[in-house]
Amino acid sequence: MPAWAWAGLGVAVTLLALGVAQVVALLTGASTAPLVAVGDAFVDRTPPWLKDFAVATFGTNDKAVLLGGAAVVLLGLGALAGLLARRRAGTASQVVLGLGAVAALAAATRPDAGALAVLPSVVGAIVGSVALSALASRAPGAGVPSPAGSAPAGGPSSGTVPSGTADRRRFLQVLGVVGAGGAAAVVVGRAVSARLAGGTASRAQVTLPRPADPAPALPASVEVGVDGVVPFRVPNADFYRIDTALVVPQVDAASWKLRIHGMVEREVTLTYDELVAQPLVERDVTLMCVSNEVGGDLVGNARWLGLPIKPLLEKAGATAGADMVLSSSADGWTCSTPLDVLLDGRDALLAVGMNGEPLPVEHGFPVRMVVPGLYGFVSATKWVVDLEVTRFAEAQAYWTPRGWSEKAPVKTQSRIDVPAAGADVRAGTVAVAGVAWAQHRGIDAVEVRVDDGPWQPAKLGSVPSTDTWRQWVLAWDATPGRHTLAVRATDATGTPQTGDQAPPAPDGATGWHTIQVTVT
Ligand SMILES: Nc1nc2c(c(=O)[nH]1)N[C@H]1C(S)=C(S)[C@@H](COP(=O)(O)O)O[C@H]1N2
Ligand SMILES: [Mo]
Repeated sequence: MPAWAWAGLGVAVTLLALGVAQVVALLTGASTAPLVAVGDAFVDRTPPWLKDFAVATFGTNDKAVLLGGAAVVLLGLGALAGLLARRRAGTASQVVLGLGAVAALAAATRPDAGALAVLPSVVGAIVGSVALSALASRAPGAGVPSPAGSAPAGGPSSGTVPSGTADRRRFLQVLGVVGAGGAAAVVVGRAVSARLAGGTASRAQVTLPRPADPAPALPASVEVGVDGVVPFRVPNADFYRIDTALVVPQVDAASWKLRIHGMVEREVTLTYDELVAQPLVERDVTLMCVSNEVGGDLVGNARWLGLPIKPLLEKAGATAGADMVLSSSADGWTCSTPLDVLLDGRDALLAVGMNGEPLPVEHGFPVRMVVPGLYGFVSATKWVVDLEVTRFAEAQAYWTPRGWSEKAPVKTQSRIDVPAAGADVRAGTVAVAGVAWAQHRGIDAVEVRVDDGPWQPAKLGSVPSTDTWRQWVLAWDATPGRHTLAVRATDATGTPQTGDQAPPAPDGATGWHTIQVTVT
């Protein structure tokens, strides 16, 4: 059998192992499947520059790219194991077991690993290694004593094992069936997992109470009425998503519990039913990601329904010296939020609803934090299950050792949505419009500059509070030629947005969003 067929044998066996593992993962949870476990472990060990590169290059597709890349690497290793099996089937089987052990270790060391997390990788690897030796011994021409470097196995010297193209074709068909079966099991297993998943099923059962303290109806004037400007309230399906989870954590509302502990006078625990039985408030709050580049779209505004965090923390009673709340999610991600921010009276919420629906699973079902005025990585813990009252001097959040600040209030920013960068527009009156934000301080002014001209004040949309972004529009008398448009905002403390350019790390990008357009 030629080398490529041995490589194919290795690939088929690898797919079989992955398929078996995926089926076992129906019992142990989708995040215990080997590729996901290894990918998650990889994400947590990714150096910041590589993470920044991945986000810059693949945007929010970075997860799919990572999983696809991991699959390609593993199938490549499988092909090598197949080639090795040509001469040393025993060693090749051990390689497959070794790969399984690596995946099992990754699964076992996830922060949310259950006792059975290793099972998919272990069972998959055992099935894979047994299949590898069984197939290798049945390969046309295998088992023939053929000294290394002499005539290829299956050559004229093979007397005991029948060989020939018919045998080979039949064997390759068997490999095809094994490989395709494994691949199908992966695809179907993943789909079934998603269906059965605790969070998804639980979300379908949940009905949200009416807010005791509803958000005011939004006046039509929150929209400046220019096509192409992001809507004031972003629908859930379009809301940006950022997190470290390769598989969305699945948390059942019925078993959800929040524990408040650490430097407190008394521990407080809260179930989902207890949470939604209390008077809930509804607020429009704009969330944004610290990784957002100037002009980027990792920012969105939604109407959140939730329980204020402040009274809960007061019930627990922070002890002297505490200055931080370390929140943790069901999958072990952590986030540091200044205690004084959570106690200063702003609408810091344990949110259960987003735009009139239970939180979508990928946005943190059943409960997440929302804190106006802080970047998401220091405030917006999704799938939150634990609040530890502690000190910045004593505890670190997930991103802190990875080169991001431990505290990060949002910086004043503005963005031109219309016209699009590089657009061709007609001479005459052109609406230049977009959004600006400085959550919890509020936006007082937005100005646009054309080429080297003066800063011209834009007209502002209305806002329900200082916690949301604000639309703006300027009627520009566009003259033919190439023009550069820049925007800057001033927050309600009177501080103008800085034009100094800074990258997202460690605490948020700065600079004026500047675009070029051609007027004809
Ligand atoms: N559990 C968990 N919560 C998380 C994160 C995460 O990686 N894991 N990322 C944070 C970051 S960086 C941001 S910007 C917001 C994004 O929330 P969204 O995905 O609902 O837009 O979630 C925050 N909450
Ligand atoms: Mo973020």
